[in-house]
Amino acid sequence: MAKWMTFAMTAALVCVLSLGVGCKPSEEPYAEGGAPSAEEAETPAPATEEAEPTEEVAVEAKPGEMMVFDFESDEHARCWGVEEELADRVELSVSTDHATQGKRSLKMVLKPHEWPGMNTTKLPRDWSAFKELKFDVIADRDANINVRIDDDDSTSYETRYQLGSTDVFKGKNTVTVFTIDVGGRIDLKRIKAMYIFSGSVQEDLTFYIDNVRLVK
Ligand SMILES: [Ca+2]
Repeated sequence: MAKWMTFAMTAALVCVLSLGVGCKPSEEPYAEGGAPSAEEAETPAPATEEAEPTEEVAVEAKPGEMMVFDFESDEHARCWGVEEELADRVELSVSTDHATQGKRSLKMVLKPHEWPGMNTTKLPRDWSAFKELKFDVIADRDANINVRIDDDDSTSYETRYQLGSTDVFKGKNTVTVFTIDVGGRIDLKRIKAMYIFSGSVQEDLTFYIDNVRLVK
């Protein structure tokens, strides 16, 4: 990897510790990588193969919780990426609609695809002190949501954690991932990437995501 690329990627990982997490925009605001297609379900996603190590990017939100993404700044959306093959299937933007914390949320519009979604490597690295990862989802119709979490050694379905297809309903939902389940599959102290996606999307689907937090 060229030195300038290493520098640029390192710079992109430096996050602002003001109101929650923030990622400085990089030359490529959305990293490659995303939800796996059925064809590549047994192989690692391209983005996570070469992803830089994650950094501690979150700040304490309220007692017992660590805010990971509150999307109160545009930069929070830039912490998330869309796999290249999903570039025309997924639209990400910060929205002032349907915030469940603060005034803004991340709007994710999914076009028909088998596994459309988004991913990030800008995560707290060590989740071992927490019992749950939680986030709020406002859906514009009944649908399903999936959460995939990788550690440094994740190279296949067997070596990563996945919260399989989970029902979400029109309106507000809170998705909970128990770290005891994650820790049963991967190393909670070496978290590398997270993916949020939906399966078998047949018509446009919009999720507003907010208040992504780790809870003790
Ligand atoms: Ca918010």
